[in-house]
Amino acid sequence: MSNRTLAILKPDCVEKNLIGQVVQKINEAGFKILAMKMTKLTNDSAGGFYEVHKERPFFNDLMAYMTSGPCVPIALEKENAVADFRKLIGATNPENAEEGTIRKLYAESIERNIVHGSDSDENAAIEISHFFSRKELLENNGF
Ligand code: IDP
Ligand code: MG
Repeated sequence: MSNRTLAILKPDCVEKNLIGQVVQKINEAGFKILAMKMTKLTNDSAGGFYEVHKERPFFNDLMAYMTSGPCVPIALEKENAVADFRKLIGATNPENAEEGTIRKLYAESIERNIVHGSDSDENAAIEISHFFSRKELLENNGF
């Protein structure tokens, strides 16, 4: 079991000035921030990140949304990070998300759902390396 996951505070989170509230929730849930940056995704970068969804009907909309403004990728550490973070953010569709989850609290729709969380240890490693170099993780955290 890995102890890392990748979060992205998506463009709607940044646009709505919710970075602070969401980071507070993440910290309160016991996650350590290993690395964090603000960046605007290009079509190539967003397309690579969401490669698995490229045949889905919502893919073009998802690309437009994810490149619409800056987002904030965050590499996180905690025991059982992937599953615990998915629990903290709630279901993809905020209507189905549990009370108290980040998506239930802040998301407006199944697309504009505030935050990304990796869905497996394998993808967490791939997704963290999409945004952060080994050197950055090392310099920030000494390993
Ligand atoms: P996840 O973010 O909960 O893992 P995924 O199924 O991996 O959900 O979908 C990736 C992202 O694509 C979602 O977070 C959401 O922004 C968007 N998305 C997923 N399903 C739909 C849909 O049915 N319509 C519009 N956008 C969607
Ligand atoms: Mg997913």
